[in-house]
Parts: sequence; structure tokens; C-alpha cells
Amino acid sequence: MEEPGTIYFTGTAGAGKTSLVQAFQGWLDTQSIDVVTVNLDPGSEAGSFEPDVDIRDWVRLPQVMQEYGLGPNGAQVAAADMIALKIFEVKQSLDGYRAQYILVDTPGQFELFAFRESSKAIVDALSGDRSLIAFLFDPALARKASGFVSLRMLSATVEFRFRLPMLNLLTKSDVLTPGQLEEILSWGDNPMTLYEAVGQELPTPDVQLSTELFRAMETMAPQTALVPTSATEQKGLNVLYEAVERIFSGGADEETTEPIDDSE
Ligand SMILES: Nc1nc2c(ncn2[C@@H]2O[C@H](COP(=O)(O)OP(=O)(O)OP(=O)(O)O)[C@@H](O)[C@H]2O)c(=O)[nH]1
Ligand SMILES: [Mg+2]
Repeated sequence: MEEPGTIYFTGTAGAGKTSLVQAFQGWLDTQSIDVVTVNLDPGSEAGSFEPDVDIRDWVRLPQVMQEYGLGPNGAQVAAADMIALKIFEVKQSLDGYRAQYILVDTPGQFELFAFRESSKAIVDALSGDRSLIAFLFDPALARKASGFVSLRMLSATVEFRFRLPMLNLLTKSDVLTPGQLEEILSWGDNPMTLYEAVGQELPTPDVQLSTELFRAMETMAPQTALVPTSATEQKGLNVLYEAVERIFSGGADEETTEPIDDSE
């Protein structure tokens, strides 16, 4: 059997990682594609989502706080490294499943996944050749041109650190008007429209900084195109699947920003 495709869902706190993992799992189920979900967030609140493999079976945030007398942030940092020590147990547990896809939900504190060395060890231990990082753009930030630029830079930072194929997604597209959605997607497709929008948003733009950022965006443009999704309305999941498959089959530069297909 072909090696499973592993997708790490990351993005700023509340960007919609857990909801999208859940929605995509549901969609893959409807397509009869074997999928396994993994929770790597030791502080995740028990909710409606029950991952197949759960890091909280080994590391739990409240226990780390209690045992080491740490506050929530210190405990998150300590837990991030403890997870790396348990990752082979996680991997063993995963190996017990038959999966074509592995969906990995990462900690809400984005910087713990993005910036700690232990995350690289975790990704190396869990992933085979077919893996990618889905970086989620939250409309709360992406709606403004300056927020979009900031998210694009964060996404580039993740790519720089992990050296894995990236897929940039726009989540919660249902909260956007068609006009807003079109505008955000155009920023992904064409850095010039983004440059103009940044200029309009900032009354006294720092011309030098904007120009340099614009150049960086231009260089990154082939991978900036966003796939719009909505976990709530179950939209864009087929387009997400197609984009993922394209990357796993070696066509990372061909991501598209097709409009949401309502026919699901
Ligand atoms: N309207 C709408 N809301 C959404 C969607 N996806 C998630 N949300 C809401 O956004 C909030 C955060 O969603 P989560 O899925 O918990 O996001 P997360 O990135 O896992 O959050 P953390 O793990 O805490 O960082 C919740 O209130 C969700 O109900 C969506 O597609 N549409
Ligand atoms: Mg979450």
C-alpha cells in the first residue's frame, strides 16, 4: 500500500485548525478514503472532536502545570518538548491504523509548532515522503491587506523552518461576503493588487518597507494562491483535496484558487 499522505494543519490561534481537521476527515470519509486524525495539542479542551490518536494520552497540559508548578504558557513550552519524547509512541499508535491520509492538528499556540526545535523532530518522526503543511489564513486577519501580508510572512517562516511543501488555505470563508472573498483571493494571486491595498490601508505607508515586502511577496507568489474553505458549511473540501493530491503527486506549483464549489 502507498505511504499515507500526512497533512499538518497550522495557523494562528483560533484560525480553525481543529474544525478543518474534523470537516476534512468527514469529507474524506464520504469519499471512502481511509483517514486517521492526530491531535498534537496537549492543551486542547475536550470537545466534540475525538481524534484517533491523541497526544493527551501521554502529555496533558493541566498535569504539566501542576507537576512542575508552571503557568499555562510555561507549561505549553515544557509540554512541547515532552511531546517530542513521546513521539515514537504516537507513531506506533498511528501504525496500528490503515490510512491513506493522516490529518495532524497542531497546538493553538502557533509559535510552539513554528519555532521550537522539538517540532521539527516531531514532524521528522511522524512523516514520510508524502507530507505537507497546510497553513491557515484566518479571515479575521486576512481581511485586511496588512494582516494578509503578516500571515503570508508567517507562512513563509513555517516553510523556511520545515522545508516541506506548503498549502495556504483561507478558513471560515462563510463569514466573508463574495466581494471580500474575491479581494482576498486576488491578493494571493496577484501581489500588485495586494501592494495597492496595503498602500490604501496605511495612510502614511513606509514606502521602503512596503516595497521590500512587495518584492518578497512577488518572489513567493507561485505558492501564495489560497484555497478557500469553510468547515461550518463544508465547502472547498474537494478543492482542498485536489490541491493536496497535486502536491503529493509532485505538482506543488500548480495550486489553484478555484471558487468554492457548492456542489458537494
Ligand atoms: N463561521 C465559521 N467559524 C468557524 C469555522 N471554522 C472554525 N470556526 C470557529 O472558529 C473558532 C475557532 O475554531 P477552532 O477550530 O477551534 O480553531 P483552532 O485553530 O483549532 O483553535 P486553537 O486550537 O484554539 O488555536 C470556533 O469558534 C469555531 O466555531 C468556519 O468554517 N466558519
Ligand atoms: Mg484547535
